[in-house]
Amino acid sequence: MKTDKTSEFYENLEKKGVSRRDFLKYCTALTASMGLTYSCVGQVAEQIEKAAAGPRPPVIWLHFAECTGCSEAFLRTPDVGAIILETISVEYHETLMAASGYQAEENLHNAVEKYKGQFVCVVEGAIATNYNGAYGKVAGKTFLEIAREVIPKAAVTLALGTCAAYGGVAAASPNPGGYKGVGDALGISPINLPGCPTNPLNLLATIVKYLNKETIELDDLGRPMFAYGETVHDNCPRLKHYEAGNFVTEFGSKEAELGYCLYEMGCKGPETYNNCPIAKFNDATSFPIQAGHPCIGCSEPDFWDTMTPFYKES
Ligand code: FSX
Ligand code: SF4
Ligand code: F3S
Repeated sequence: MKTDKTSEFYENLEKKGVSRRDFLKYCTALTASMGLTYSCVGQVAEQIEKAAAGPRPPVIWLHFAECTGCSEAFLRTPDVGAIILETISVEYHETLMAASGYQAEENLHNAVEKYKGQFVCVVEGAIATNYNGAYGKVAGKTFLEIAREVIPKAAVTLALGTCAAYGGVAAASPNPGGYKGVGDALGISPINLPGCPTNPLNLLATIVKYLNKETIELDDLGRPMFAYGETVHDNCPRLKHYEAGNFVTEFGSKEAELGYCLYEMGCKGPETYNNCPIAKFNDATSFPIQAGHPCIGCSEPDFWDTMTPFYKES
């Protein structure tokens, strides 16, 4: 149903350079990334309209030990970023806000108190746990202190990126700081959206499902099944060159659409659960394997330790 709020949503998107046509294009990509068929595009568009028409949930976005690549991934996909920013209200985000220093600290404190029990906490980055968390601080407070202060007051926590979900690069061996993902560091069960970086479409789909109060089915690693239910290999465009137990590696066949399977170059697609071949990155342009690079397993726990050496068959 079209309401004033819906019109306002489209007007705001237009102002950000996203036409209705663009919006539908992203709905198509989003529908595929949610594992739905093309016939559901209209339904998905309506779900986003509905989510955008409701009260926008306040979001407090924390940064710990990470590279900000996950924020970058959605900000550098401007249209998806615009849609996300039209469905949520970002109250605190260190990369996006103008405030700094004491003012930034005050903003965080005020936002947490004002929206206690209601806000969505998005966390990027791992949390140091050894030596009382001394390996990672913001404004004199350890990541651990900040996380313990803010996260229990959230309505829901999204661990964005492999670092926040499972520790990522900061937790790679020998991990002197005792870095952990948010769940392990705090003993809680956030919704984990791993990936280095996370695909912005998976973030958008999770937000839309949450706003529409849909049940988000998670696997035993806390990942939404709609995005992480199958391996990269299951949907790989090079899979047709994988034949009954043998990875065909001869190059130059006329049939090859994208070239041959990269398994012998170390591809970890068969062990990695993510929807990259369907969702793709950069406005659904490409993903590592399409660009000729083997999957390094970036959305799996401890991938720096378990998936290395990256260029060697496992
Ligand atoms: Fe880690 Fe994300 Fe890799 Fe970077 O938030 S998952 S290093 S892309 O930025 O945390
Ligand atoms: Fe599987 Fe990787 Fe080969 Fe694709 S390139 S078929 S994901 S092993
Ligand atoms: Fe990461 Fe592999 Fe996808 S490296 S981006 S999970 S193809």
